[in-house]
Amino acid sequence: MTYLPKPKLHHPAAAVNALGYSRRDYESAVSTLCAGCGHDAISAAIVQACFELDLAPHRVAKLSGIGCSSKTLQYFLGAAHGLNGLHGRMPSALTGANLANRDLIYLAISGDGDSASIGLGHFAHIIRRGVNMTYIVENNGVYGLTRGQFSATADKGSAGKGGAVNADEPVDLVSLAVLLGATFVARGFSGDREQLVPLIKAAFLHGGSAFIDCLSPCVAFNNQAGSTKSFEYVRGHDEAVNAFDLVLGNPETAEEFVRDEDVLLRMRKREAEYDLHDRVAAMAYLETRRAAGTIVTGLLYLDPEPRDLHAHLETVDEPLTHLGDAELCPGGAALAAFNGAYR
Ligand SMILES: Cc1ncc(C[n+]2csc(CCOP(=O)(O)OP(=O)(O)O)c2C)c(N)n1
Ligand code: SF4
Ligand SMILES: [Mg+2]
Repeated sequence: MTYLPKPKLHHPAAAVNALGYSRRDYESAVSTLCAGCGHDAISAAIVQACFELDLAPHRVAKLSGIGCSSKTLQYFLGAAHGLNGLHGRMPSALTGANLANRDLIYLAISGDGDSASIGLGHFAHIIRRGVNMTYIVENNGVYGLTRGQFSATADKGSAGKGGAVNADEPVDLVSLAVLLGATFVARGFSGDREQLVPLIKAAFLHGGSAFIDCLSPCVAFNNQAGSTKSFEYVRGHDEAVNAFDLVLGNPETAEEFVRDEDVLLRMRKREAEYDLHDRVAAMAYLETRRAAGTIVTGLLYLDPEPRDLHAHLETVDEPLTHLGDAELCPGGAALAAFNGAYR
């Protein structure tokens, strides 16, 4: 893939974080996406979140499929591990990598075509297995890279650029993620960075399957009147149920705090009745608001005590990649005893 490198020079007065890195250290090549594409705003939010969390870029493994959204791996965290997989098949590669090395921080980047159309089966299984990761779908309702065909998240009745109206029911990835057992589920909007950055930071710190559906308008093929994924439409129909700041460490626990393992989220509820720990109520609320034409955003479901794939499989604490031959291959006698247990 061709790309334009960014100059390595920093402005001497650029702010640095606790690791001594500036925001530039979390960036990578110059984006070649269309000017104004929502996906670039998500890359910028990822850079900001990693900078604010003092994450060492080489501790992150970023994986994606195929699409304009998946291409964005080139534009942030240049020093991270990275893999552009096959269209819709990234979850299998990420599951394998996570099993082999549980010590890295996993970031999955995908598109609505990648995850809800061709990759729906792969998406379902990585979520239901509880892989510890942050999975972001950059959702524009179309296959941007192949010039704007409706994807499986396109709303029924939404009009395409050429005037065609989508007749199919949409796949709502947020409801699906809650149903399949994701322990952190959120929806954001690339046009609302103030909401998105804390969502990404909290997802990184969550110890289970964290999913963020991020509405991300395609300015080339799905930003016209009649589209339900345009900047104007999303701004006009976005209803945030909450907003929060992240509080690390252990401050006095107050009423408005929500705990996610060792992380405290200082919540500001906007929808008084919304209980983000109640899975069934969350699903009912999402469905009711969707039927009313509202795009619900914010942190929508949180299990504060998540169990991940490694807990389910009872794997050893040490990453498998750190083990030597003796531990990985205990010998013929141990294998015979193991097989014997199944006779
Ligand atoms: C197996 C396979 N089928 C089809 C394609 C063609 N293709 C490339 S990207 C894409 C859709 C991308 O859509 P989405 O995931 O929504 O990403 P966007 O470009 O909208 O960000 C398709 C169908 C492919 N690369 N591989
Ligand atoms: S085609 Fe659409 S999704 Fe792709 S870069 Fe352009 S605006 Fe973004
Ligand atoms: Mg898309």
